[in-house]
Amino acid sequence: PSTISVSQNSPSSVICDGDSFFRSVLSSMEQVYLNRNPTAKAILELARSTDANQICYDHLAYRTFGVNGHGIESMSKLFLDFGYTQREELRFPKKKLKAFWFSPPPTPSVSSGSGIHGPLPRVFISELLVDQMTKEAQDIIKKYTGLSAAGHEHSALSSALGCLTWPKPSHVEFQQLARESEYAAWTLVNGYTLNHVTISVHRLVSPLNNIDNFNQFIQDKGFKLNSEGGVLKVSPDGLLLQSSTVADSIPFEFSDGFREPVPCSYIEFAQRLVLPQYKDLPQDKVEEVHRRDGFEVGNADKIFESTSKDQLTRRA
Ligand code: OOG
Ligand code: NI
Repeated sequence: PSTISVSQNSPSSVICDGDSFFRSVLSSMEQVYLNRNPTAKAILELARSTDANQICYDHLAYRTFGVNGHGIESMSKLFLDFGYTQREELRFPKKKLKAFWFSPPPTPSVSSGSGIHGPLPRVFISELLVDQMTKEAQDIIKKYTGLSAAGHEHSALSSALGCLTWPKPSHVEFQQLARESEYAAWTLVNGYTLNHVTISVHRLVSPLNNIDNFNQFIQDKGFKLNSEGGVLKVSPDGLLLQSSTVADSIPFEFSDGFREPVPCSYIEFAQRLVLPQYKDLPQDKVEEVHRRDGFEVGNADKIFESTSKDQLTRRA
């Protein structure tokens, strides 16, 4: 036949195709993350083995350099193009960071897949406020973002392939940045790779759908949690509860041939409690929209420390 036929029982086939492409991109990013981070992989397998085979992701997170188009907007483009909405800004003056979070488009039907193939996660993207750094730090960051040329136009590709858009730095440059900002040093060697995925704890099966039980379970298995400000991070309204592991390290060869492990990624856990106005809803009627949404500066500030030297070298 000479006409293009559109599947009759699927009027939204075009949207579905876009959706499956988008999820393939996320899935490649996730694969890079799982291959590099044995702790995240082991914890996801553990959670899966004790659960009804469905793990929902609460959010995905990325770090960027806020300079010459390499910041938040370089990574948010993919998500905005596929239906996400930009939400509130968060500021971290002491860390010289800012962030935005993005909410996913409404999922067409109840998604029964797991992880990236389940309900679409929120996204948290932060950037270093590069112009607030010292001249020395700015010189290093601008050197590498400059060498990446149009790399920031292809941040999603870089994340999905797991390669930097700029050359590897020297060990001296890495250390110089780390002294001023561990976030900056992390971003220089990890680029746009997934910083973490977050397991939606309240969507697990009892008793692990309670974050205290979940944290205990993970620690009993020998995993170290980020203890900055206490293991459990609680928002002022008491409705957003978060915890995270300490990042794994990965061998890295600097441009001068020097080899040293550098921090890579971690995994986070979040429990969102039911909003006060929905407290009388029967348990089986509670959906994600009835729960505390968004992020919290006070929690996030401590979760950033999951890749810090203090946490990495701390004894369990
Ligand atoms: C992000 C830390 C903040 C959250 O959920 O509040 C965060 C990062 O480490 O880049 O993930
Ligand atoms: Ni997070």
